[in-house]
Amino acid sequence: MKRVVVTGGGGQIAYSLLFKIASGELLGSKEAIFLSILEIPQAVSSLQGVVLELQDCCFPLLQGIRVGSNPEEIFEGAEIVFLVGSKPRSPGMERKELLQENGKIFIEQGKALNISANRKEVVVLVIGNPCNTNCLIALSHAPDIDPFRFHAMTRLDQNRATYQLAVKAKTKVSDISQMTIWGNHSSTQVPDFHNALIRGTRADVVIQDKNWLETDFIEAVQQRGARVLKERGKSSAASAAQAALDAMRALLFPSENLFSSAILAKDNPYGISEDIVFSFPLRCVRRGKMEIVPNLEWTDFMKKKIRESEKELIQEKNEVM
Ligand code: NAX
Repeated sequence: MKRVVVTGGGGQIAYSLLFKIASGELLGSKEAIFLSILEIPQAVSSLQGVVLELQDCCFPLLQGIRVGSNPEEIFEGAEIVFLVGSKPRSPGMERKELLQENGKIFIEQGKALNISANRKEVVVLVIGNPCNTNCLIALSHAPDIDPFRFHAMTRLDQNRATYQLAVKAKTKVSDISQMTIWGNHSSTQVPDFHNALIRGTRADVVIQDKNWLETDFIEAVQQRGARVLKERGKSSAASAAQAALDAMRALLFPSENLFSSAILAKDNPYGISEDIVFSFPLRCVRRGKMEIVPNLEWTDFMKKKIRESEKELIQEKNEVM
Protein backbone atom coordinates (compact mmCIF):
# COMPACT_ATOMS: atom_id res chain seq x y z
CA MET A 1 0.00 0.00 0.00
CA LYS A 2 1.39 3.41 -0.97
CA ARG A 3 1.16 6.31 1.45
CA VAL A 4 0.23 9.43 -0.53
CA VAL A 5 0.03 12.91 1.02
CA VAL A 6 -1.72 15.99 -0.35
CA THR A 7 -1.45 19.36 1.42
CA GLY A 8 -3.97 22.16 0.90
CA GLY A 9 -6.62 19.43 0.78
CA GLY A 10 -9.53 21.87 1.11
CA GLY A 11 -8.44 23.94 -1.89
CA GLN A 12 -9.53 23.83 -5.50
CA ILE A 13 -6.58 21.91 -7.01
CA ALA A 14 -6.87 19.24 -4.32
CA TYR A 15 -10.58 18.91 -5.03
CA SER A 16 -9.66 17.47 -8.40
CA LEU A 17 -6.33 15.84 -7.51
CA LEU A 18 -7.54 13.76 -4.55
CA PHE A 19 -10.19 11.98 -6.63
CA LYS A 20 -7.74 11.23 -9.45
CA ILE A 21 -5.26 9.70 -6.98
CA ALA A 22 -7.92 7.65 -5.19
CA SER A 23 -9.35 6.34 -8.47
CA GLY A 24 -6.01 4.79 -9.49
CA GLU A 25 -5.02 7.35 -12.14
CA LEU A 26 -1.70 7.91 -10.36
CA LEU A 27 -0.46 4.41 -9.59
CA GLY A 28 -2.63 2.16 -11.73
CA SER A 29 -5.47 -0.18 -10.96
CA LYS A 30 -3.61 -2.58 -8.64
CA GLU A 31 -1.80 -0.39 -6.08
CA ALA A 32 -3.74 0.25 -2.86
CA ILE A 33 -3.52 3.77 -1.45
CA PHE A 34 -3.63 5.39 1.96
CA LEU A 35 -4.38 9.11 1.63
CA SER A 36 -3.18 11.62 4.22
CA ILE A 37 -4.43 15.17 3.80
CA LEU A 38 -3.03 18.30 5.46
CA GLU A 39 -4.96 21.53 5.96
CA ILE A 40 -4.75 24.54 8.24
CA PRO A 41 -6.99 24.18 11.34
CA GLN A 42 -9.58 26.69 10.03
CA ALA A 43 -10.14 24.64 6.85
CA VAL A 44 -10.16 21.11 8.32
CA SER A 45 -13.94 21.11 8.77
CA SER A 46 -14.63 21.96 5.10
CA LEU A 47 -12.09 19.28 4.18
CA GLN A 48 -14.29 16.79 6.08
CA GLY A 49 -16.90 17.31 3.35
CA VAL A 50 -14.34 16.28 0.73
CA VAL A 51 -13.56 13.17 2.79
CA LEU A 52 -17.27 12.24 2.80
CA GLU A 53 -17.29 12.53 -0.99
CA LEU A 54 -14.15 10.42 -1.33
CA GLN A 55 -15.83 7.75 0.80
CA ASP A 56 -18.99 7.90 -1.30
CA CYS A 57 -17.01 7.22 -4.47
CA CYS A 58 -16.30 3.69 -3.11
CA PHE A 59 -12.87 3.64 -4.74
CA PRO A 60 -11.70 0.01 -4.38
CA LEU A 61 -8.02 1.06 -4.04
CA LEU A 62 -8.57 3.57 -1.26
CA GLN A 63 -7.71 1.79 1.99
CA GLY A 64 -7.94 4.73 4.35
CA ILE A 65 -7.93 8.50 4.77
CA ARG A 66 -6.32 10.60 7.46
CA VAL A 67 -6.91 14.33 7.83
CA GLY A 68 -5.14 16.84 10.09
CA SER A 69 -3.15 20.00 10.63
CA ASN A 70 0.01 18.59 12.11
CA PRO A 71 2.57 18.06 9.31
CA GLU A 72 4.65 15.60 11.34
CA GLU A 73 1.61 13.36 11.85
CA ILE A 74 0.30 13.68 8.30
CA PHE A 75 3.72 13.00 6.70
CA GLU A 76 4.17 9.78 8.72
CA GLY A 77 5.67 7.17 6.37
CA ALA A 78 4.93 9.34 3.29
CA GLU A 79 6.19 7.95 -0.02
CA ILE A 80 4.50 10.29 -2.49
CA VAL A 81 3.88 13.91 -1.49
CA PHE A 82 2.05 16.72 -3.27
CA LEU A 83 2.74 20.05 -1.52
CA VAL A 84 -0.18 22.05 -2.89
CA GLY A 85 -1.20 24.17 0.12
CA SER A 86 0.08 27.69 0.34
CA LYS A 87 -1.22 31.19 0.85
CA PRO A 88 -2.52 32.98 -2.23
CA ARG A 89 -1.16 36.43 -3.04
CA SER A 90 -3.58 38.97 -1.57
CA PRO A 91 -4.33 42.28 -3.33
CA GLY A 92 -1.42 44.70 -3.00
CA MET A 93 0.92 42.01 -1.68
CA GLU A 94 4.40 42.09 -3.19
CA ARG A 95 6.04 38.94 -4.50
CA LYS A 96 8.70 39.33 -1.81
CA GLU A 97 6.05 39.28 0.93
CA LEU A 98 4.41 36.22 -0.63
CA LEU A 99 7.79 34.48 -0.70
CA GLN A 100 8.31 35.22 2.96
CA GLU A 101 4.80 34.17 4.03
CA ASN A 102 4.92 30.91 2.10
CA GLY A 103 8.55 30.37 3.01
CA LYS A 104 7.46 29.76 6.61
CA ILE A 105 5.08 27.00 5.47
CA PHE A 106 7.81 25.23 3.51
CA ILE A 107 10.34 25.50 6.33
CA GLU A 108 7.89 23.73 8.63
CA GLN A 109 6.94 21.14 6.03
CA GLY A 110 10.57 20.44 5.02
CA LYS A 111 11.42 19.79 8.68
CA ALA A 112 8.37 17.58 9.15
CA LEU A 113 9.20 15.54 6.04
CA ASN A 114 12.72 15.04 7.36
CA ILE A 115 11.33 13.63 10.60
CA SER A 116 8.32 11.62 9.43
CA ALA A 117 8.49 10.70 5.74
CA ASN A 118 9.87 7.46 4.36
CA ARG A 119 13.23 9.10 3.63
CA LYS A 120 14.53 6.43 1.24
CA GLU A 121 11.39 6.30 -0.90
CA VAL A 122 9.74 9.68 -0.77
CA VAL A 123 9.19 11.78 -3.90
CA VAL A 124 7.97 15.34 -3.25
CA LEU A 125 6.32 17.62 -5.80
CA VAL A 126 5.86 21.27 -4.80
CA ILE A 127 2.92 22.95 -6.52
CA GLY A 128 2.21 25.87 -4.15
CA ASN A 129 3.67 29.08 -5.52
CA PRO A 130 6.28 30.43 -5.90
CA CYS A 131 6.97 26.73 -6.34
CA ASN A 132 10.67 26.74 -7.33
CA THR A 133 11.78 28.71 -4.30
CA ASN A 134 9.29 26.98 -1.97
CA CYS A 135 10.85 23.71 -3.11
CA LEU A 136 14.35 25.05 -2.40
CA ILE A 137 13.23 26.02 1.11
CA ALA A 138 11.64 22.62 1.78
CA LEU A 139 14.64 20.59 0.62
CA SER A 140 17.02 22.85 2.56
CA HIS A 141 15.14 21.91 5.74
CA ALA A 142 15.18 18.18 5.06
CA PRO A 143 18.91 17.38 5.30
CA ASP A 144 18.37 13.62 5.65
CA ILE A 145 16.46 13.30 2.38
CA ASP A 146 18.27 13.27 -0.99
CA PRO A 147 17.56 16.80 -2.32
CA PHE A 148 16.91 15.40 -5.79
CA ARG A 149 13.77 13.76 -4.42
CA PHE A 150 12.22 17.26 -4.31
CA HIS A 151 10.68 18.81 -7.42
CA ALA A 152 8.74 21.95 -8.29
CA MET A 153 5.99 21.65 -10.87
CA THR A 154 6.50 23.10 -14.35
CA ARG A 155 4.42 20.37 -15.96
CA LEU A 156 1.38 22.60 -16.41
CA ASP A 157 3.56 24.95 -18.47
CA GLN A 158 4.82 21.96 -20.46
CA ASN A 159 1.24 20.81 -21.14
CA ARG A 160 0.14 24.32 -22.10
CA ALA A 161 3.09 24.64 -24.51
CA THR A 162 2.34 21.23 -26.04
CA TYR A 163 -1.22 22.31 -26.79
CA GLN A 164 -0.09 25.60 -28.39
CA LEU A 165 2.39 23.82 -30.68
CA ALA A 166 -0.20 21.24 -31.72
CA VAL A 167 -2.70 23.95 -32.67
CA LYS A 168 -0.12 25.95 -34.63
CA ALA A 169 1.12 22.85 -36.49
CA LYS A 170 -2.50 21.70 -37.07
CA THR A 171 -1.75 18.34 -35.54
CA LYS A 172 -2.61 16.20 -32.50
CA VAL A 173 -1.10 16.77 -29.05
CA SER A 174 0.15 13.18 -29.20
CA ASP A 175 2.39 14.17 -32.17
CA ILE A 176 4.36 16.55 -29.93
CA SER A 177 7.28 15.25 -27.86
CA GLN A 178 10.24 16.67 -25.92
CA MET A 179 8.31 19.86 -25.15
CA THR A 180 10.04 21.11 -22.03
CA ILE A 181 10.43 24.25 -19.92
CA TRP A 182 13.61 25.90 -18.66
CA GLY A 183 13.85 28.08 -15.57
CA ASN A 184 11.31 29.45 -13.16
CA HIS A 185 7.57 28.72 -13.01
CA SER A 186 6.88 32.41 -13.61
CA SER A 187 6.62 34.81 -16.51
CA THR A 188 10.37 34.36 -17.16
CA GLN A 189 10.01 30.63 -17.97
CA VAL A 190 11.38 29.50 -21.33
CA PRO A 191 9.31 26.96 -23.29
CA ASP A 192 11.84 25.15 -25.49
CA PHE A 193 10.62 25.28 -29.10
CA HIS A 194 14.08 24.38 -30.44
CA ASN A 195 14.36 20.88 -28.94
CA ALA A 196 10.64 20.07 -29.00
CA LEU A 197 9.65 17.66 -31.74
CA ILE A 198 6.58 17.52 -33.96
CA ARG A 199 6.22 14.01 -35.37
CA GLY A 200 9.96 13.57 -34.75
CA THR A 201 11.12 16.80 -36.48
CA ARG A 202 12.28 19.90 -34.59
CA ALA A 203 9.38 22.26 -33.90
CA ASP A 204 11.25 25.28 -35.29
CA VAL A 205 11.81 23.39 -38.54
CA VAL A 206 8.15 22.39 -38.87
CA ILE A 207 6.90 25.82 -37.81
CA GLN A 208 9.02 28.19 -39.88
CA ASP A 209 7.80 31.29 -38.11
CA LYS A 210 10.54 32.53 -35.80
CA ASN A 211 8.55 35.56 -34.80
CA TRP A 212 5.58 33.44 -33.66
CA LEU A 213 7.84 31.04 -31.74
CA GLU A 214 9.78 33.78 -29.96
CA THR A 215 6.84 36.01 -29.12
CA ASP A 216 3.25 34.74 -29.53
CA PHE A 217 4.02 31.15 -28.51
CA ILE A 218 6.01 32.02 -25.42
CA GLU A 219 3.53 34.68 -24.35
CA ALA A 220 0.59 32.32 -24.86
CA VAL A 221 2.21 29.80 -22.49
CA GLN A 222 3.31 32.43 -19.97
CA GLN A 223 -0.08 34.17 -19.96
CA ARG A 224 -2.29 31.07 -20.05
CA GLY A 225 -2.84 31.06 -16.30
CA ALA A 226 -3.90 34.71 -16.38
CA ARG A 227 -6.33 33.94 -19.22
CA VAL A 228 -7.91 31.09 -17.29
CA LEU A 229 -8.27 33.40 -14.28
CA LYS A 230 -9.89 36.11 -16.40
CA GLU A 231 -12.38 33.78 -18.12
CA ARG A 232 -13.21 31.52 -15.18
CA GLY A 233 -12.87 34.02 -12.38
CA LYS A 234 -10.68 31.45 -10.59
CA SER A 235 -7.17 30.21 -11.21
CA SER A 236 -6.39 26.94 -13.03
CA ALA A 237 -7.45 23.96 -10.97
CA ALA A 238 -8.41 20.86 -12.98
CA SER A 239 -5.55 21.40 -15.45
CA ALA A 240 -3.16 21.95 -12.53
CA ALA A 241 -4.35 18.72 -10.90
CA GLN A 242 -3.89 16.84 -14.17
CA ALA A 243 -0.39 18.33 -14.53
CA ALA A 244 0.46 17.31 -10.96
CA LEU A 245 -0.61 13.77 -11.77
CA ASP A 246 1.36 13.74 -15.06
CA ALA A 247 4.40 15.18 -13.28
CA MET A 248 4.36 12.63 -10.47
CA ARG A 249 3.87 9.71 -12.86
CA ALA A 250 6.89 10.92 -14.84
CA LEU A 251 8.94 10.95 -11.60
CA LEU A 252 7.81 7.47 -10.55
CA PHE A 253 7.85 5.44 -13.74
CA PRO A 254 11.14 5.20 -15.72
CA SER A 255 10.83 6.06 -19.39
CA GLU A 256 12.86 7.32 -22.35
CA ASN A 257 10.50 10.31 -22.65
CA LEU A 258 11.72 13.79 -21.80
CA PHE A 259 9.65 15.97 -19.50
CA SER A 260 10.18 19.10 -17.45
CA SER A 261 10.40 19.48 -13.76
CA ALA A 262 12.30 21.91 -11.56
CA ILE A 263 15.06 20.31 -9.55
CA LEU A 264 18.06 21.44 -7.52
CA ALA A 265 20.56 22.62 -10.15
CA LYS A 266 23.57 21.06 -8.36
CA ASP A 267 26.05 19.50 -10.84
CA ASN A 268 23.88 20.42 -13.83
CA PRO A 269 25.56 20.23 -17.27
CA TYR A 270 24.35 23.68 -18.40
CA GLY A 271 26.32 25.96 -16.05
CA ILE A 272 23.18 27.11 -14.21
CA SER A 273 23.81 28.46 -10.71
CA GLU A 274 23.90 25.34 -8.52
CA ASP A 275 21.91 26.44 -5.48
CA ILE A 276 18.54 27.20 -7.05
CA VAL A 277 15.64 24.97 -8.08
CA PHE A 278 15.50 25.28 -11.87
CA SER A 279 13.34 23.59 -14.47
CA PHE A 280 15.31 21.32 -16.83
CA PRO A 281 14.45 18.68 -19.39
CA LEU A 282 14.67 15.45 -17.39
CA ARG A 283 14.43 11.72 -17.93
CA CYS A 284 13.41 9.24 -15.21
CA VAL A 285 16.16 6.62 -14.87
CA ARG A 286 14.50 4.75 -12.02
CA ARG A 287 11.74 5.50 -9.50
CA GLY A 288 12.54 8.92 -8.02
CA LYS A 289 15.92 9.15 -9.79
CA MET A 290 16.18 11.69 -12.63
CA GLU A 291 18.87 12.59 -15.13
CA ILE A 292 19.13 16.13 -16.50
CA VAL A 293 19.19 15.53 -20.27
CA PRO A 294 22.62 16.76 -21.47
CA ASN A 295 23.76 18.34 -24.75
CA LEU A 296 20.56 20.11 -25.71
CA GLU A 297 21.22 23.15 -27.88
CA TRP A 298 20.05 26.65 -26.98
CA THR A 299 19.42 29.30 -29.62
CA ASP A 300 20.87 32.76 -28.83
CA PHE A 301 17.34 33.91 -28.02
CA MET A 302 16.81 31.05 -25.58
CA LYS A 303 20.21 31.57 -23.97
CA LYS A 304 19.36 35.17 -23.12
CA LYS A 305 15.92 34.23 -21.76
CA ILE A 306 17.22 31.27 -19.74
CA ARG A 307 19.82 33.53 -18.09
CA GLU A 308 17.06 36.01 -17.19
CA SER A 309 15.03 33.25 -15.53
CA GLU A 310 18.13 32.06 -13.66
CA LYS A 311 18.74 35.62 -12.46
CA GLU A 312 15.16 35.85 -11.17
CA LEU A 313 15.58 32.61 -9.20
CA ILE A 314 18.89 33.77 -7.69
CA GLN A 315 17.12 36.95 -6.60
CA GLU A 316 14.23 34.94 -5.06
CA LYS A 317 16.74 32.78 -3.21
CA ASN A 318 18.55 35.86 -1.87
CA GLU A 319 15.26 37.31 -0.68
CA VAL A 320 14.34 34.26 1.40
CA MET A 321 17.67 32.99 2.63
P1 NAX B 1 -6.63 27.30 -2.90
O1 NAX B 1 -6.49 28.64 -2.25
O2 NAX B 1 -7.93 26.89 -3.49
O3 NAX B 1 -6.19 26.18 -1.87
C1 NAX B 1 -5.04 26.25 -1.10
C2 NAX B 1 -5.31 25.52 0.18
O4 NAX B 1 -4.09 25.44 0.90
C3 NAX B 1 -6.34 26.21 1.07
O5 NAX B 1 -7.40 25.32 1.37
C4 NAX B 1 -5.54 26.59 2.30
O6 NAX B 1 -6.30 26.54 3.50
C5 NAX B 1 -4.43 25.55 2.26
N1 NAX B 1 -3.24 25.89 3.03
C6 NAX B 1 -2.71 27.13 3.27
N2 NAX B 1 -1.65 27.02 4.08
C7 NAX B 1 -1.49 25.71 4.36
C8 NAX B 1 -0.59 24.98 5.15
N3 NAX B 1 0.39 25.59 5.84
N4 NAX B 1 -0.72 23.64 5.22
C9 NAX B 1 -1.70 23.02 4.54
N5 NAX B 1 -2.61 23.66 3.79
C10 NAX B 1 -2.51 24.99 3.69
O7 NAX B 1 -5.46 27.26 -3.99
P2 NAX B 1 -5.30 26.27 -5.23
O8 NAX B 1 -5.99 26.87 -6.40
O9 NAX B 1 -5.63 24.90 -4.83
O10 NAX B 1 -3.72 26.46 -5.53
C11 NAX B 1 -2.77 25.98 -4.62
C12 NAX B 1 -1.39 26.50 -4.99
O11 NAX B 1 -1.01 26.04 -6.29
C13 NAX B 1 -1.30 28.03 -5.07
O12 NAX B 1 -0.10 28.44 -4.44
C14 NAX B 1 -1.21 28.29 -6.56
O13 NAX B 1 -0.57 29.51 -6.85
C15 NAX B 1 -0.41 27.10 -7.00
N6 NAX B 1 -0.44 26.78 -8.42
C16 NAX B 1 0.68 26.28 -8.98
C17 NAX B 1 0.74 25.89 -10.29
C18 NAX B 1 2.00 25.35 -10.86
O14 NAX B 1 1.99 25.10 -12.09
N7 NAX B 1 3.06 25.13 -10.12
C19 NAX B 1 -0.44 26.01 -11.19
C20 NAX B 1 -1.72 26.13 -10.44
C21 NAX B 1 -1.65 26.98 -9.20
O15 NAX B 1 -1.67 28.33 -9.57
